[in-house]
Amino acid sequence: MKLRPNHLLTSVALASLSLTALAGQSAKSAQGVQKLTVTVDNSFKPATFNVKAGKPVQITFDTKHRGCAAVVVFKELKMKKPLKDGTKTIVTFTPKKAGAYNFACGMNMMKGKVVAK
Ligand SMILES: [Cu+2]
Repeated sequence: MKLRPNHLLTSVALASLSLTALAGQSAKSAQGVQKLTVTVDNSFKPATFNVKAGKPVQITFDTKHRGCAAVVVFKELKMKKPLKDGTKTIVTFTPKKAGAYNFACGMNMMKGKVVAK
């Protein structure tokens, strides 16, 4: 049996691991959009979604009764969209970092969030 330098093996293993991680990420974004639907009926239903970070997200707000949510505000994304009864409003973004991306009505009463992992 040959004697192998362990430190060399370790760095080769680490290098191939990071290559795999990179390949995985680009494959995921090429797969397309994570599509979510929120029904707005005096509240957001469902109010919590789990998604993968780094992959685009498309949320359809299907508004029945917007109640006080004349707009939906995405605080972290500094984004605001008007909601209207009987219409669908589409919001797209890419959660670049893991964490919670909150959305709420203008007064922050009706709340929901997209959790990226
Ligand atoms: Cu409100």
